[in-house]
Amino acid sequence: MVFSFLRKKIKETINSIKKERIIKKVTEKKITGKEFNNFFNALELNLLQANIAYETIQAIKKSLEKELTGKQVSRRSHEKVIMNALKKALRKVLKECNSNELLTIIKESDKPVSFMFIGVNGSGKTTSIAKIANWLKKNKISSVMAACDTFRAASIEQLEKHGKALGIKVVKHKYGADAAAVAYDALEHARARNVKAVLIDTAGRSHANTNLMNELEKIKRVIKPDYTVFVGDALTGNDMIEQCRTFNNTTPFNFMILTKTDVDEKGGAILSASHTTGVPIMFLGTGQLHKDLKAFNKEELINQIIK
Ligand SMILES: Nc1nc2c(ncn2[C@@H]2O[C@H](COP(=O)(O)OP(=O)(O)OP(=O)(O)O)[C@@H](O)[C@H]2O)c(=O)[nH]1
Ligand SMILES: [Mg+2]
Repeated sequence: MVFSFLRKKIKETINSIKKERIIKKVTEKKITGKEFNNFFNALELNLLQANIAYETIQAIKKSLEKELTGKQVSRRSHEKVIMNALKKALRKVLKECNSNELLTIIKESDKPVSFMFIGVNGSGKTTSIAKIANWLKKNKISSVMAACDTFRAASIEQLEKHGKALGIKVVKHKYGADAAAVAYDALEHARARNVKAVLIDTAGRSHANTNLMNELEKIKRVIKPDYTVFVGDALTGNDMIEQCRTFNNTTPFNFMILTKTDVDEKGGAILSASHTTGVPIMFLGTGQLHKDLKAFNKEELINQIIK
């Protein structure tokens, strides 16, 4: 369950300060800088264990410090005060974008809107494309999928299997074909048949492989997609933050889909991804089925972590 680890750790930290002298002897007092530091040191360790990136933790600290130091708390109110300050800090680090607005943009566009999906091997790009195609279909928007991963064995068949299950056309060439040429054909197909969205799959690649990253940049330059979408595996924690940074430097993306949140109990990558890149999250992948795509809702997520 997403965030069960972080939720437990935050609860533990807050419970531990109940035992502290700070509210034991007096009914009401101001939180001093020293008391804040003691509290935050305990929290910091738990945030690190939850895979939250160091710079995101520092941003949370800054916000909390401003809110809490010098704040008047009572034995009864301190827990609520800290919870509210934490919620405020998380609101600052998380960035969401509205999927309904995207639907309107696609519906109102007089030409096909194209999306290029990028990410490391196995992050969930192909599955997420199928989920997006399904979401568009449910919203009465037609789409076509472009099999631009012409590199990995069985990648074209994988996308075709999704296409067949969803009743959505897949534009493909042979293995080894130029990815940009496949995307170009898919765009042509969409223009000719008035299809509203073009979903472009790409081969997974390591962010540490400069050649493959440069190749991706080249593909993007030729295709000129309307939107570039980073698909990140939340389970990879801090490594995903490195992936986000490198991909965003080479091929800047417009929004993110974070997958496998159904099996990620730590949640650190979700909290750090938009803060470290400044790019919003639009969807969370919540399972392996086509329906397992959830519009990202910042407030809902924060209420899940801090109860
Ligand atoms: N539990 C869970 N599994 C997911 C999710 N998204 C994708 N997967 C699984 O992750 C595995 C990899 O997914 P793919 O869609 O093939 O990933 P990819 O990024 O296209 O992989 P490459 O093309 O090899 O780079 C598959 O077994 C998917 O079913 C998710 O949100 N939750
Ligand atoms: Mg794939």
